[in-house]
Amino acid sequence: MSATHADLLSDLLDGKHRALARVITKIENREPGYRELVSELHSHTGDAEVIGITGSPGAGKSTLVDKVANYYRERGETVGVIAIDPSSPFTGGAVLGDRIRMASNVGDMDVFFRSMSARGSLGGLSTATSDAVKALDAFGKDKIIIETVGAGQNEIDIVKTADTVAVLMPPESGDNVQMLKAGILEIADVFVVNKADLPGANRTVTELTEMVHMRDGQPTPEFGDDVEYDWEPEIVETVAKDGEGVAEFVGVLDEHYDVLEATGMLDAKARTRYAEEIRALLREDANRLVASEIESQGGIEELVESVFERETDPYSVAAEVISPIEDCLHD
Ligand SMILES: Nc1nc2c(ncn2[C@@H]2O[C@H](COP(=O)(O)OP(=O)(O)O)[C@@H](O)[C@H]2O)c(=O)[nH]1
Ligand SMILES: [Mg+2]
Repeated sequence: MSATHADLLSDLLDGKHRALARVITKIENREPGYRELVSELHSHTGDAEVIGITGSPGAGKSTLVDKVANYYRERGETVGVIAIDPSSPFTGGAVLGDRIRMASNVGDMDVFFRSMSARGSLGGLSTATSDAVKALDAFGKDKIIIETVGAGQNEIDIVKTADTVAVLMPPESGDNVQMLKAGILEIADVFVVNKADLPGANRTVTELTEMVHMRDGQPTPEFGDDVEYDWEPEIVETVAKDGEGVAEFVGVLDEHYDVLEATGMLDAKARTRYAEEIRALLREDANRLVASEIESQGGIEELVESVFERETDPYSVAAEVISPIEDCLHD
């Protein structure tokens, strides 16, 4: 690790927010050396509670996140918020709102806000998000909130970084319950019917309740037999703009976290995430090895030409490109 990175790391661990912000920028931009930096963070992580909040644009996520963050602050807990904007190629889209939010928290840097975007990065936003979560965790934030716009696969992957996932469902928004994507349903630990001041909230609650009961009794996938985790998604109503229902919502988040801990599910989830993280990093590495092997065998255009001229075929080319890499692996 470079001397600058070593300083940055020690400043971050000393609780300097500037260093935290700079580390997240390095993560977001995949700056040279960021991997060593994230590597060093790992041993300092494992204490934060990570909460994912998703839902359609305008559902009230940012409003609710602000209220929840302040609630935690009043309880004496420190908070980090990462707002993800997967669609925007720049941080652009999220910037205006987040500048305003940062301004409203001036003087209380214990709520640390940060927006992140895709920037067309290869490794993907979910890797960058989980790395940023590590930075916040190592920094010592008690609660880390990830806010992301639902409901594609990308967002589902991002929100899986969280221990507890809340899905916002505003009433009468066209987001009716039937339209919820299966993937989102599976990851929701809490449904929040926000904008409960608007008509239709009761109906949304009823629909969600029916749906949750219909799904009741389905086994928890992928976590094996030693985990006695049996959580039925809770449904809470909030009026985020007035802070109504925030205490109840946080109560459910606390309860879910307690159940995760008591049943061993917290650790089971962490193990699953590490497996996924290792695989994702290796895919990144393997892709890079393949790209450099293609270059050293004359570049993709040259390979394409020989296929085009019927001198060889794509299968043979692939076998030739991979062969030196395979040889190294077998050594
Ligand atoms: N009526 C009502 N409006 C709300 C409530 N919560 C948020 N809003 C408004 O909904 C709009 C979108 O909120 P925002 O938090 O930016 O939504 P996001 O896109 O999901 O982050 C804003 O104008 C909020 O003031 C609520 O509980 N009731
Ligand atoms: Mg928002």
